[in-house]
Amino acid sequence: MKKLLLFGLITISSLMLAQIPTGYYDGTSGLTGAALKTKLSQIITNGHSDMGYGSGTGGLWTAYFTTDVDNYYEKDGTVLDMYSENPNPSINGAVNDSYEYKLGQVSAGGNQCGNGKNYENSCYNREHSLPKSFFGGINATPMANDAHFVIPTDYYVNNKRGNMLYGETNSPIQTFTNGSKIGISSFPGYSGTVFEPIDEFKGDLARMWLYFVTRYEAKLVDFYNLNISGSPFDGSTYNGYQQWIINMLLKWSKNDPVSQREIDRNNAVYNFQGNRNPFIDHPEFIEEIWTSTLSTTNINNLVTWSLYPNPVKNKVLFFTGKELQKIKKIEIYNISGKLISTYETPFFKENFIQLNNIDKGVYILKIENTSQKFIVE
Ligand SMILES: [Ca+2]
Ligand SMILES: [Ca+2]
Ligand SMILES: [Ca+2]
Repeated sequence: MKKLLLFGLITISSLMLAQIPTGYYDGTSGLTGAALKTKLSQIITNGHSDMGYGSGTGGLWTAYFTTDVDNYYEKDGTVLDMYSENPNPSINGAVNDSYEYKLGQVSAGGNQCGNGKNYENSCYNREHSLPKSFFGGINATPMANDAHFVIPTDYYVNNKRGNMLYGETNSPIQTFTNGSKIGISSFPGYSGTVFEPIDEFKGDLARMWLYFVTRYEAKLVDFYNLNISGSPFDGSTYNGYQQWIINMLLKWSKNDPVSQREIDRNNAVYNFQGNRNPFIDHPEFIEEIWTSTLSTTNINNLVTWSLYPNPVKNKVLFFTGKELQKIKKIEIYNISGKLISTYETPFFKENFIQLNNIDKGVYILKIENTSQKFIVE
């Protein structure tokens, strides 16, 4: 009986650790847009302890023993490396990955780097899925040490990726063993060289990136002002990233929904550093923030458009783009996410809209699932 009771207690406590703490998201109901994002930023900043980067042991090296273990594919307790894991079912139990890494230092029988080699399968290291150069480098804490987006990956693939943005490419220059690739971006809005992860992990990485611009919302303008070539940020606190990146992250997140692996990872990181990724707990927050106003989203069928001048002069806002006449509706929101005005079929005859009764300030203009910040002077 005593044993049973003890077993029961252990089961209950591990269940509690594996769930969203009661009240964690209190204060978010009814919020959308920037207001929701800012509230989440407060929630996930509170309780976040910087556990350090680690040197040999400690910090992120320690986190990975609970956050990134393969209990899902080979289920062999090796490192779950998103740059080398091949999720296709193995035949007759045969390992289908080109290689696997054991957790821990070499001296303890693990495959932690160390000095990596110029090919895959030499060791795993720590990859800032959002490259650290864009937020100030390895000494910029707590970002550099944040297990929510700093992940264990193959040294060589990590090195080849460098500080490329994640993206999609139709013309790979290099393809790695699990199908991750490097090439010129084919995603509308960007033409630089990108790193495309495999479909299995696109949603995981998208939710990590969305976590970043939420947790570090208060620092985004500073990151933008670092003026790093290729920076993903747009200088706004609300959107965080350039619009093409938001479009892509929303698409990835939708096409690769939250998996058990991500739920477990979120719980493990929470136990490690004390804060959560809200977009794993509540994936609906993503659209409530970045496309809060839309009844339907059609991420794969974007109308391309841009507005000018910005800041707006004389309350007239001009547009350029492909097939503008197909745009059915424009909505303008203030920075708190409140709808200010709506224009139906605005470009039936003209390529501009007249802004009436609008105060000076920053606004967000939305067309379908795309948006652009603009300033009225
Ligand atoms: Ca594996
Ligand atoms: Ca595998
Ligand atoms: Ca996934």
